Amino acid sequence: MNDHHHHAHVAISAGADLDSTYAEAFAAAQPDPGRRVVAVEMEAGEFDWEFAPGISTRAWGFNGTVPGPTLEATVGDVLEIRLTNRLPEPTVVHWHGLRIPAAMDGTDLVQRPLRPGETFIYRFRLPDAGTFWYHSHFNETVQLERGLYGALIVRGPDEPVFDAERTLVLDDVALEKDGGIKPPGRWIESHDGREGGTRLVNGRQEPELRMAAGQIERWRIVNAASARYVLLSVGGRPFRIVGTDGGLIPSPVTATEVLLPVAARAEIAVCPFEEGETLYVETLPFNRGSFKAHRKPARFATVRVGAAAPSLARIPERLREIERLVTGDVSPNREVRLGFSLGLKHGVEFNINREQHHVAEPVRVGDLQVWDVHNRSPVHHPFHLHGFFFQVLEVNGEPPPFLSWEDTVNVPAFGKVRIAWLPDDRPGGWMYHCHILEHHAAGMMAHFDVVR
Ligand SMILES: [Cu+2]
Repeated sequence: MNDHHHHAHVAISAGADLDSTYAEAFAAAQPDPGRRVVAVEMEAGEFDWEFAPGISTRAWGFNGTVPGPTLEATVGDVLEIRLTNRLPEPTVVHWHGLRIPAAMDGTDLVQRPLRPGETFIYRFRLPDAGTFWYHSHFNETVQLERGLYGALIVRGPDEPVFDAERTLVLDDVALEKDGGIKPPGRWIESHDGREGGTRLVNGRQEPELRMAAGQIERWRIVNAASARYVLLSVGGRPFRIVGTDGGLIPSPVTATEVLLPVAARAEIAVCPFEEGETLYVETLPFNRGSFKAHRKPARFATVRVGAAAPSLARIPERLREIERLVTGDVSPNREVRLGFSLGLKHGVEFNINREQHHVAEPVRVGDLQVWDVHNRSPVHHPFHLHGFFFQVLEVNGEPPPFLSWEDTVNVPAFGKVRIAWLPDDRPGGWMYHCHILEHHAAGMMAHFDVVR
């Protein structure tokens, strides 16, 4: 990544047939005073990658790595990504969790996917601090499985101080013995979504992480898996949750596990440990209603604790102020029903309000949204809203343990989640969908307009 001066005459082949909203959003993306344009060249392409040691896999990814480069910037910066598609099929890149103009959201709703050989420039100001990610939003069950995702870290002006920080992008992949990626399956996989047996941290199977004794690290964790929920444990030790999808939470929350539904993020303050300790970063058994059940913990990484180093970490009791969008009783103004049926095309077909690829009612800028998201199926669904953060008001009638901003929330089997969000002035086409990629592909998604 490096700063560069933007040239207004660059070819935007895939954007040429968009309406003027793209050009407007492009021009409006200016850094805050004192901030900069972070310019990144990205190529989606095919290459050999060792997910598992000694086994070569034909992967798809950005800039020759899985995950793609971790993009880092500061609130008020402009991120400008010049994306070229070197894949043998179309692709488009979604900026997951970012509150950016609709024209930059990176879905086939707002742009024509890039054909092989085409280049497209995403350009937007970064409004919020937090742990985000980017990923293909085209033929996702194939493209994400092969590695087309990466982390995006945005720092705020007033971050807590840690001794070290690391980003852990969790994924799993289903490998054949020869290293090939298993083709998508039907029936059970269309119902459960794909869970691969090779668990990855930052593109590598069960790596070793080295930590200094006595130090407190900030771990930014992204669940980039297709379908696997991660109930994260770090050797069963207590850690402090400090952030979720939409950045810091009001106060640290001590826990021994944290649930990351598919696509969700968590930020945790890890320990200190003692020299010589070995701990396992694992997902604990979690029943999400899938046919294939998990009865044992499954390892993502091993932490080896080395010699002690001094700690300068300072994690205040107040991390951030979050204002409640809703106080007291409200009635919902939308009912979202996540449902399923049996069909010939996908085996199990998933829908929203009984419609695959549902066309939902528009919402007006400034009108508070209170939505009840009902799950009318026996499996959990990670519900994702593009482009806007929401607050969870209730899960099955109970308030969540702490206030936070989210873009993805688990809706339990046969359960109900009430969320609230405020459409700010970013009109255009947006979507919400289940982030289990197989469910999304089978129709559990809706699109709607934000209108002025
Ligand atoms: Cu789902």
